[in-house]
Amino acid sequence: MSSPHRLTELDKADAAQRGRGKYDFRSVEKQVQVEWEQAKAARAVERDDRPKYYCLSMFPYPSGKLHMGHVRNYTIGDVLSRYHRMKGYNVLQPMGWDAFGLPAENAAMANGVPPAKWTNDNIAYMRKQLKSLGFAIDWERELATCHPDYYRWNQWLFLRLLERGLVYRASGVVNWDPVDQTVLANEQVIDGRGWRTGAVVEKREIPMFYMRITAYADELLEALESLPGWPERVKVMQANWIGRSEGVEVSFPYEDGSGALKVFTTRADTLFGATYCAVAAEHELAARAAATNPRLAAFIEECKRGPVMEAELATQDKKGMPTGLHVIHPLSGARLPVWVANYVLMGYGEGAVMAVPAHDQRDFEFALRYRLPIKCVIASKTGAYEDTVAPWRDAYAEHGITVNSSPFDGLEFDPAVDAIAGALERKSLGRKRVQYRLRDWGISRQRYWGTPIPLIYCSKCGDVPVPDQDLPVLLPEDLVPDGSGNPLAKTPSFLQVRCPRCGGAARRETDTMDTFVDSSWYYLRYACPDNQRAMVDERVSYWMSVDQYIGGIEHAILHLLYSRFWTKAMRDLGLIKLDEPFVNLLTQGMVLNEIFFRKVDSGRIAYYNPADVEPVLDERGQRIGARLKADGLPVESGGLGTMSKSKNNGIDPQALIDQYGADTARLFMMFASPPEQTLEWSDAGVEGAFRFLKKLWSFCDKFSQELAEIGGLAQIPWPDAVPLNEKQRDARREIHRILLQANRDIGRHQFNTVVSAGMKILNVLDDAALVTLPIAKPGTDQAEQADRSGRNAVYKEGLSILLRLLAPITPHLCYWQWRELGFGPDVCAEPWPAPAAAALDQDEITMVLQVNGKLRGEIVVPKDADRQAVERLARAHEAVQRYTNGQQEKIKRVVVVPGRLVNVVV
Ligand code: ANZ
Ligand code: ZN
Repeated sequence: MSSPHRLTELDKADAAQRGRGKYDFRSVEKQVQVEWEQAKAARAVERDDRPKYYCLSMFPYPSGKLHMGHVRNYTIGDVLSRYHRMKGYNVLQPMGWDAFGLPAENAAMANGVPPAKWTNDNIAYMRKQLKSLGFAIDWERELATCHPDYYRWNQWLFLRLLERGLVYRASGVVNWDPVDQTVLANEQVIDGRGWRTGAVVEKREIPMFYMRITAYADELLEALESLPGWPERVKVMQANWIGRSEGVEVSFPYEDGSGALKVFTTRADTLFGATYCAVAAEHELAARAAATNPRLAAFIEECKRGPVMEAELATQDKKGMPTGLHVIHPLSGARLPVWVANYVLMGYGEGAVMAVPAHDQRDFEFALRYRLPIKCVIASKTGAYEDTVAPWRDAYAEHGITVNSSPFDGLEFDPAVDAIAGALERKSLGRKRVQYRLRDWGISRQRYWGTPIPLIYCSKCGDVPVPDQDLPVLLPEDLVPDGSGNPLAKTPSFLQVRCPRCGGAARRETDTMDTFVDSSWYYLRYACPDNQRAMVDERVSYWMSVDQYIGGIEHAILHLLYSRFWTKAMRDLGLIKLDEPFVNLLTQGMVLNEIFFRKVDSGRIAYYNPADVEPVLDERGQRIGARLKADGLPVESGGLGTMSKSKNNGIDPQALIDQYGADTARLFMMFASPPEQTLEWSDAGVEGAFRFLKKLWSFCDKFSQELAEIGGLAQIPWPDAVPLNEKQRDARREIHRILLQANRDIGRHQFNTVVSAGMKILNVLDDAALVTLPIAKPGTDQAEQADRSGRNAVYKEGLSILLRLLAPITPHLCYWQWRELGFGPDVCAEPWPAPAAAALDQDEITMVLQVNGKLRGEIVVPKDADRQAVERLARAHEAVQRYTNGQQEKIKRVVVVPGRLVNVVV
């Protein structure tokens, strides 16, 4: 990392000069950042005199430059970090780079630059951008997953897991591009074709390494309950992904006695409604039948080329073909045909189903299409369900009472399943079983830019793990992929190696690890990034768990699940003492912007960046359309959408920072909406944020100048020590009330209302009426002096609150003005402001007003008002007037609960 540039005294004086008067955010922010860097202000050190707070934002992929989503994510993290620091926590806010992955290879192919160089250049640029935003990051802990210091521990842990059987090898299916002779990632397959060659992609089975995450399925599911600080919907997504199903495994013996077809069902109560069985195209039974049936073989091929994603499978047309084989129903003895069906997944359950068209929608559609029998075996509990096909439009999928299932008729769901499972078990044709949707995690990638899998293949010794002392297996950094397969496999200096056991010639594994491996434990390494001898050390126990994790909802499933699994696996290896990595999770909302487009020739759509578009206004200034600045011709609006390259509606944060500064960018982000909600980009919002900061700046500046005349802030007492006039007392109370509310809001992450609290406080202070008499001059009388010192006291306290309240959000300005006003050297190290009871002490109280027990409003009454006075005020309230049409005699009774509420009964 680059060494910080040191400020000379002269620089400082010069910058101070420039900081006066106009809000010159450029020099202010730059100087403040240099000071923070020199003071190592964000350095985190393990210490026991304070509670720790580990605030983690998901680390970025170094794609080239920051986008608005990053800026939002990291601003939220920084606000939380700075706020907790002021609350007395020992804060760690680290940053790093998720630096392996496909885009670097694509860029390398496009530009002929090795992925390492491209990645490192991007990191350098993005680091500079992050620094220019003033985030209180401990840069000494920075890590990049493509550095050997980091990925060696991927390799090391891989070997430990391999020893324990938590990593194993099995064959897996990949997308194969027959022209480029290479494996494609899912996102490189577009409509079934290779993204570069356009060739129809084939499925291939190759050996791969898997992590046995399914061994933790139960714990991963159950422990979700120990995470109250996670959004409910993320937990639901995780639970669905794990997909625990209680069901029954049923065997249908083959007619020819050659064994049995196993299926998994969650509806054993419908067993007697099974009218056929269906297997996945990849099922071995399908292959067996296809051997003598070319039409079936062709159909199977077609299925295999079909979609791989489960969601697409669910919506595609249900198609199938009979195998010609039959099975025997395990309890009724009926003979059922076996079909191959495209809606049966190989990867779930047994890759085969018993089909119950009457009670399963997919089977129902399939049976209608191929005219297979439909047999009703569940009646609704009201008994109104008919045993005929004709009126049915859909399967009846509810739980009900068994019918047509002798001797199991008349049973509800649970007893039916128990009885049928028991009968199957006695015949050894079935048993209860829990099934998970979760699959083991395939981590092999046939790619270059990733962590090399530390294995060596020797013709004499077989698979030989790389010995620990030979780690890391270094990834060569100078290769340029050309799209035709993994360059590692063509690099003899990497490929050829001596066998660690026999010393003979051997070959390295050339697959690399899924980049989700890298992100599964980076948060641990931030605690001890410099440890050359161990993956983790006792500093991990100090910092973990992460107190607040912040990132995008797109990582709600895989990244979080893998990280949770990894944590538990490391715990079971005795490396850490930790069950869950992230205590609290905040998923920030997307950043949206308007989409502008034109339909151009042949129906293609061209998108235009909002920066290149201007509104068309009518004579009253209402927007009636938009046009492209370049040609003045209209463009259409597609409404709001997530900022994205494909819609060309992104705004480059760098332009925002250059034009308005980091504090404005941060303030806008925090003010525009609460962190979990979407944020709509708005030029007017940015300008509003900037205007507010200019106003705050000049307010502070003016007061600074006054202070200079009277000998500085120290000359001004705090408000408790001077008499305040009524206006001043009101203003002070108002400020403390706003603070009280802001403190509640920041605890709930409602930073937008914290910003508006800051705006309100400035308005209160800016009220000229705080001094009722003309500004004091030497020789004026005592009353004037007192009036003015009261105002100054309110200013002093008000600004000390305001600058601390906004310090986490707009730290540069607050830091600068705090010192300039003479409060102290570093606002960011000051304690968080607390409302003073004395200031809040009020002469009036607010009571709830009810009419007939329903909330209808509030009334403000003097603190010492008696019952009659409260009743009088309530009767006069406009809501009561409305309910009685102004006729007091309609009021039957008025109940007063002193200090709390009044209920008017009419
Ligand atoms: C018979 C049946 C009757 C079913 C009925 C449902 C309703 P969950 O809850 O998600 O675990 N199934 C089993 N394996 C399958 C596979 N490989 N591909 C597609 N579908 C499969 O779903 C379990 C149900 O999904 C099972 O219960 C099975 O259909 C189907 F009225 O069996 B059921
Ligand atoms: Zn050997």
